[in-house]
Amino acid sequence: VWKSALRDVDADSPAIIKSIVNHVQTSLARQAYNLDDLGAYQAAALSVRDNLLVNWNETQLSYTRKNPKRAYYLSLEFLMGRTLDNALLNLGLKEQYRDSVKKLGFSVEDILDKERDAALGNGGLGRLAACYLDSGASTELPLWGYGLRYKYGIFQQLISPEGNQLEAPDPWLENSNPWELPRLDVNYEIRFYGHADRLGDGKGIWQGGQEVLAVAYDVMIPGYGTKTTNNLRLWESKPKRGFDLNSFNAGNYEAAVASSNSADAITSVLYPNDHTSCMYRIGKELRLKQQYFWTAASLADILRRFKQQGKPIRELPDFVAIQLNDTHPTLAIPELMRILLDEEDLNWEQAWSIVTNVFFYTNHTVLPEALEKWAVPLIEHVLPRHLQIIYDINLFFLQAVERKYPGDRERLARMSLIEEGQPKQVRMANLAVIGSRKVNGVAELHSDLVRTTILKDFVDFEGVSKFSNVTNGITPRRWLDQCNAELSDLITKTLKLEKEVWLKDLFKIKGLLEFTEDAAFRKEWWAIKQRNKERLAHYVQTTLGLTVRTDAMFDVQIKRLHEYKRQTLNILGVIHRYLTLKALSPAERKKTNPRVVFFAGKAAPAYYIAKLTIRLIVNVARIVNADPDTKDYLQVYFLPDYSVSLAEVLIPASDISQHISTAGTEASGTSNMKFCLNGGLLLGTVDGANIEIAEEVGESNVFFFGHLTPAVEDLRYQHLYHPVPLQEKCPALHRVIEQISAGLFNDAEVYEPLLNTIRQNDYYLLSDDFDSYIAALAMVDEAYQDRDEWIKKSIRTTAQMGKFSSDRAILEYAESFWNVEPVTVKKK
Ligand code: 26M
Repeated sequence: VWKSALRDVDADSPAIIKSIVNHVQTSLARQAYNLDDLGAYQAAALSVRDNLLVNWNETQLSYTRKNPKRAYYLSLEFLMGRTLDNALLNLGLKEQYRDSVKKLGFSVEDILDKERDAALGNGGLGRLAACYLDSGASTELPLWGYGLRYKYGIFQQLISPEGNQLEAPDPWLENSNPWELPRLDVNYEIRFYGHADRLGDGKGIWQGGQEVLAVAYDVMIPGYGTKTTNNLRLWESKPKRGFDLNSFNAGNYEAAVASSNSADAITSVLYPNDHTSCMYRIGKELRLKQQYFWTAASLADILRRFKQQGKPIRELPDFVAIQLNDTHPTLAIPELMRILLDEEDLNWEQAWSIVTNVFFYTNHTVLPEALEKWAVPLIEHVLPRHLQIIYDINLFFLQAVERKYPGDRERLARMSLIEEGQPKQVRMANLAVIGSRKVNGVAELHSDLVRTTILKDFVDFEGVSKFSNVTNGITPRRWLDQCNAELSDLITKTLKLEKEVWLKDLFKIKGLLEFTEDAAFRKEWWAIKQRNKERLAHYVQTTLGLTVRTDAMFDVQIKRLHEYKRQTLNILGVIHRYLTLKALSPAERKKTNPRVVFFAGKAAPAYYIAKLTIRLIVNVARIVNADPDTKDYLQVYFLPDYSVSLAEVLIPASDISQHISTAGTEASGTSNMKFCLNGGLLLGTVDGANIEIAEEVGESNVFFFGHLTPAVEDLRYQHLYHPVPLQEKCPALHRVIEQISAGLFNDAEVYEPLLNTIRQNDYYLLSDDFDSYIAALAMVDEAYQDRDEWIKKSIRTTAQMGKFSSDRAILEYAESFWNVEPVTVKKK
């Protein structure tokens, strides 16, 4: 087909076709007539990139001219997923490209499917950063992201025949990446090691050690329906030119290569742990080097841009706001102090006043084991000058605390930047708090917990107004329009609005409420859900060779594996259902609600209990799916290698999704918002953003269960000091656990360590929440039987998700923290 189509490409062909064909021939140096889907993807991507480049230049030019205050989002993770479809939709070119590639003999879906995910993140925190970039550009904010260009993103997850997670590298740059622009001319020298001397007056000098080059790669971030195209700048580490000339000249080739490898190593791989800063003893130095390399390069770049305006350095806070995504970039605080003191020659007060007006810190967890701490000797070795500065910050800070609370030694010990011990450690959250203008949590409950627990002393000391909340959000472009085009079209048609209007003002979807009573609308709504289920079933069939029944309820839990997220509770609930079904007569079984339960998610490679949970899920799936008694009523799947792209298929297909963390542990959650926006109902605990979702969509449209946050501490105390045997406390759970132990899912002894976490102190309260969980599942089954009512709940849920657009969230940051305003880039 395309052979003849290509022969017809001439001066009169549509511009898009010409541009694609031109890229095939010139950029790819390929012949158009033997092009495969991958080549077609690459050529289409390059052609779309040309459009983005025009807008990107226009945007940066208008920022330079207008000189607005700018915001920078520093994140070690940007979980971007694929770009082509998103770029086409944001540019409004999807249909034109669909037609053009069709004329060339390709299907746009096949082409889109050739793109690899940019998976430079672990989970929620990294995906949030990606949503915020989309929203920043869509609301025309001068907002840039800064991160690292990892050569390998989050590991690829394989599941062995026994059900073990195996990790393989993710060589995402293998086929070259059309979405990045190398900026070899934008580079900075970043120092490590060496020695630092104090010069008095808080100043110092840092010399020697090793210098590594940071090179910029730019990724264009198009706004939806705007000309604004912002930038995500990712740094790559490279050996400095003449890096190890001495070893080289001396003929010590191996030493030269080794030190050049150590420069390359900094940005070679994303760390695959989340919520586990202490878990990884080995390789800690490399993580610290990543953090410093990235913050130092980003700050140098930000300051260079600021200085080009010729303003005095004291005006920095009038032109620059820097958001710290968790404590990972906290070294930016002592680094800016170092620059201001040692290079700009400011005094301590001047420097500290600038720093504390430039930075803003977002906290994403209250789990004590997840709060970052760095060993003092390690910082001293890698960043000797920064350790001096951290000690100075601490000295001035503790003096001020002492003035307010004379003699309160315990308070001083709690608030100190330095935790005593062997070795001493720097508490990065404390440093981030005292070095920032504002501190925020990511959902109301979480921000309350931040204020009343982990940062209580700081609230007492500095006043509560510094500590606030910005509830997370998600971009409705990717998480509705792109992943669920049919639903998006139905919404547009029903609201009688341009889709640009409601996708940019998500509160407008509330207009769907009046259609809940419209039977024809409900029918269409349901038919779309059904087709999304079939799309997911097709994915499972083609990738795993498994046949999923699509006439059942789809029940989904997809997130990083972690004990606090309680995938274990879910799989134990599945086993309970299985045992219950087995005990029923065939006639009784027929009356039950058929269910397909999907799991997906990765475990940190050294997180033993999380990996055991995967193994249990896989083996339960194997037994249950093969049981002729039950297979029509219960199916279980663990989908390997969870990713943004897989989420885009799973989420629109869900009837119900599970967000079942122990109350008070999940800061917010963001996939809960994605499911609800797509008309999936929520089964969850009273935790994180689940609470605010229920407030918006109405409690009658969500399924809540479990103990509330205030009870958690007491329950844990009970477990430790007044333990009740599981058999008495929760017989249903006891029965399930004993079946696993007895070998119902093979390898009985393998699961003992996992089961023991429940039998012993049950820190995450599975035994306390199990009965109410089972009751909630039964309510879900019952509600699903009344199909019409269920569909109404689904519509009401989608309709009332307006609050959770990341446009709302990013504008809260811009207005109440950064004081940054939109800049309109004129459309030509
Ligand atoms: C730490 C040390 C070493 C290596 C990696 C880490 C690390 C990486 C990612 C620690 C935490 C990381 O992410 C945490 C995270 O994703 N938190 C989630 O953030 C979401 C966005 O705010 C929230 O919705 C989730 O509730 C929260 O768990």
